[in-house]
Formats: sequence, C-alpha cells, structure tokens
Amino acid sequence: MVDPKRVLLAKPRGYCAGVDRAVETVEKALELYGAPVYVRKEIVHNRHVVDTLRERGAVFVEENEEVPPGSVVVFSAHGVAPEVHEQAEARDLKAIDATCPLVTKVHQEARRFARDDYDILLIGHEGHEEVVGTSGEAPAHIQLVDGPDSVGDVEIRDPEKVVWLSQTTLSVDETMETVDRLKKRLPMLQDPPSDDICYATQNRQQVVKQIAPDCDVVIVVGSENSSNSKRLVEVALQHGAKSGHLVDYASEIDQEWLDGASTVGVSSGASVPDSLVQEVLDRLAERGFGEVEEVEPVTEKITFQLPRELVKDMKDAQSA
Ligand code: 0CH
Ligand code: SF4
Repeated sequence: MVDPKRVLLAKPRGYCAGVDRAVETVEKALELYGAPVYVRKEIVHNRHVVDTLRERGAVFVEENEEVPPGSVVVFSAHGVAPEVHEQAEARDLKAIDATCPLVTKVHQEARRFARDDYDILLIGHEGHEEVVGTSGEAPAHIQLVDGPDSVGDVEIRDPEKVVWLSQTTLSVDETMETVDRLKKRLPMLQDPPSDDICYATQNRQQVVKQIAPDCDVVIVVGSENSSNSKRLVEVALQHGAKSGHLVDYASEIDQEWLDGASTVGVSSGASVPDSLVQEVLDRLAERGFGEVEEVEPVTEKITFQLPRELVKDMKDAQSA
C-alpha cells in the first residue's frame, strides 16, 4: 500500500543573500579581529543563529553606548539610522555595516524623496528595527503606515507630492491592500521606483501560496520576532492550509498537529539555517512523513559581497 503521508518542501526557503552576508560578516569579523566582536541588535532575527554566534564570541548589545570605545561593532542586516553611524564614530568604534544592500536601497529612496520634499508613507510594522532605521533617514518627511487599518491616520501636506515605500519583509498581499486603500484617499500617490518588498520575501511567499491549498498543516521554521517568517504562516493560512505553525526547533512540533494529516508543508524564513529545516524533516520522517517532494517554482541565484570595510581589512591582513 502506498503511504499517503508526504511532505511538500518549499524552495526557495531559508537564508537569503542579505542574511548569508550578515552572518558571514560576524563570522569573518570574529576570525579577523578575535572575540569579542560586538553586534548591535540581533544580526538577524533567528534564535539559533544568535545563540551560535554568541557561543563563538559575538556580544549582542542594544545600543552603541554598551560597546567599549575602540571596539569592533557590527550593525545588523535590518539597517540603522544615520545617527547610529554618527554615535559609533563619536565613540571611536570600528563599525562594520551588515545592512542588506536591498534595505540600503530603501534608505536611498527615502533620502531622495525627502530631498525633493515629498511626504513619504512608509508601510511597515511599528517598532521593527528596519522601520526605525529607514525612518531615521528623514524623520520629518516619513510617516509610518502599519497596515490597511492605519490608512485613516495619514496626514499629508500636498496630495500631488506623496510616495509610498515599505519594509522589505512584509506580506505582499497585505501591502497591496494598504496601497489600494491609500490610493483611494490619495489618487496621486506614487509607487516606489522599484519593489521594496525584496525578491527573497516575495519568492518565499509565492511558493508557500502554491503548496498551501494541498496542506493539512504548514510548519514554518523561524523565530517569533522574524517578520518574514511570521508572514509565511499567515500566507499559508490565507491560501488554504488547514493549520500553520511557526517553530524555532523540530522539538516544538506537537504530535497533535500531525494527527489525521496526510500532507505537511514545510518552509523557513529568510533568517533560518537549513540545518534546522533538516531537523524538522527528520522529525517528520520519524512520524511517518518520510516522503518529501520539493516544490521550486522559482530559482534564486543572488549573492552579495561582504561589507567593503571588512573586505579591506581582510585583504590588509592577508598582505601583512
Ligand atoms: O523578517 P525580519 O525583517 O524580521 O528579519 P529576519 O528574520 O532577520 O530576516 C532577514 C531580513 C533582514 C532585513 O531585511
Ligand atoms: Fe535583504 Fe531581503 Fe534578505 Fe532582508 S529578506 S536581508 S532585504 S534579501
């Protein structure tokens, strides 16, 4: 008899180019400068990644003022406001900026539209580090719009000079709903010059949408504070999965989720190492879900260079 139990494994999943670069930045900094290497905020929003780097000598802090003068500090993938760079310089810190280049692109857009005196509607989650960093580029010009229900709070000066930008890790569909509502109020609202929700966020959502209708349960590996990981659970539920769960580790999988299920979907957020997904697959195989079909509607080939300041020090060290 054919076993009806199977796993649909989403691809692309897990590490995006920006996370790969940020994690490698801390690893290379530890090799080059030795421990401790200070990291402002979680380098990426994943418990396992942060715990592993901490064991290797990374010291995670909330603010620059916790870093001893003269030390190395890495800024996280989510980006920082310009004043964070200024504080680091004033404190004589050696700052290595692991902000994803695609977040930097949004910062550049914010600066450009602020320079042209636009009102900028930044769609994103209040308090999220990326939004705090982007808003810091032009606080006088930027208003946060935290989802469709916040559209009524928007106040603008000139309805012909307003643009929306966004956090890179949002739900594509919810963001478009917010934009549609904004455009009902502000027909001249300009779109960003290019998509702010990045390729990795879009691709991970696309494949989860594809598998969700066939899944009794979707398990997304990712941490509670990871915006893009949480969005994958929501997307799964919105697109037909009967249930969806976010787990940091395979050990969190509850047998009750699997009782009566025949198809389990598996994906992971952009900050999640694939070893954690493998552990989930091993756990599922132990429970009878050993047949795994990988579903890959799009392939990803993007990579980013390490931060320039780190590459320079690595080259200097090699030639010394
Ligand atoms: O999804 P968020 O932004 O919470 O962050 P993460 O889980 O660390 O994933 C990487 C995205 C970093 C900035 O875009
Ligand atoms: Fe960059 Fe997108 Fe990854 Fe964020 S999720 S680090 S913007 S590639």
